[in-house]
Amino acid sequence: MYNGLLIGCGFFAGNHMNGWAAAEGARITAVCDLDRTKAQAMADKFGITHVFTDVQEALATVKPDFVDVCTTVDSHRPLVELALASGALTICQKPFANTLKDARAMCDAADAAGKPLIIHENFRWQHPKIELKKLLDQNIIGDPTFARLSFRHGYDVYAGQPYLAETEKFAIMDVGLHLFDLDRFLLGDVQDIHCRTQSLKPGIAGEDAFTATVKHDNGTVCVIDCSFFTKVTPDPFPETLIRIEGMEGTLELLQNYEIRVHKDGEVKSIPAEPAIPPWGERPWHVVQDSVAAFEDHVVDVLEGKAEPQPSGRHNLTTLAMAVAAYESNDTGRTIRIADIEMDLNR
Ligand code: NAD
Ligand code: 89Y
Repeated sequence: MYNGLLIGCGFFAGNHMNGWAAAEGARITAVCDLDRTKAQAMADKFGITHVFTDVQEALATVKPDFVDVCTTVDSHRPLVELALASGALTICQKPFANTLKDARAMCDAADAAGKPLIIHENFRWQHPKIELKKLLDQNIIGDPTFARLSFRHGYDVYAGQPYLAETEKFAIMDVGLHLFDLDRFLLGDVQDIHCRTQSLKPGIAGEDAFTATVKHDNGTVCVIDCSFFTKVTPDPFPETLIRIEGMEGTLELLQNYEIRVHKDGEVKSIPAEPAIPPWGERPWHVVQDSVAAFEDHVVDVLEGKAEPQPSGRHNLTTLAMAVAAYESNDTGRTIRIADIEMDLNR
């Protein structure tokens, strides 16, 4: 049994804790939050006896096998570096970092510690996306040519995550990173990106919509679009709608988790709705199920049976896509991802 420390007991951490409680082979034995009330509430809910407000004290006292960082981005680098230096496998919630410099430093810290650094990127662990990837890998539609990943809704995310209304880099850094990772998971390496952002909801600090076009090494062009200000009923939050066209057919992931396979003039429908975990609820179940799947994967990594999906190093390119997307919007140009990655000042 691997013992873990959870850092950050806010809005999303309950999903982490529920996932760990269901995982075989690992458990959370200590929680930490700057806010003692939040840490104590989480500890009470999950029967945890070790409660901390100071990370260094927590690491020194419980010496965890793994650390799960579920704080917002500004605190990621110091917390991840402390966790790795303590010798723990370390998980960092997305966004990995505000800058590539910070992200690279965390990857270097993982190398120096000789411990895995895994980014909590759960979109690629969502059941319908895994099913879609299996169909792609079976080459049913032939070589992909065009794709569209679309995440548009009007769900009130600000109620649970008020900081989203205050951040100047919002939609791309919040959900864009998920979609960029998903794009790479489904379609492989990327060459360049063009992006336009929009700020639609009055009173928020950053962009709440963007439309990006991504070119892949294999020639596939993918449109990635996201909006937090879409008026549509029923609201699809938090579903990603996907279309992938290939030389011999088309795959679709439609609202309500239906996959359609178009091939040889026929259409096959495959249900792909995830189970609602016993502790979960709609509409979050696709996310909650993916958190549990991600955490099962972390146990596999702890046991040496799997490589991190995705690792910190892999996530550097995903973060570079976000940096490039903002630069594209600012300059009106298409930005090469390699140019962003090579610039050590970013
Ligand atoms: P939150 O603000 O509700 O909670 C963060 C908690 O971390 C707070 O309680 C804060 O006191 C604590 N904290 C901050 N710095 C700390 C430190 N140095 N030591 C100990 N505790 C510290 O945030 P949230 O909404 O739970 O989001 C956390 C992260 O999860 C964010 O990066 C967010 O983007 C991500 N998130 C991911 C998903 C997903 O689907 N993967 C969904 C929602 C949020
Ligand atoms: O923070 C976001 C995320 O990662 O998934 C959905 C979300 O909670 C709101 O946009």
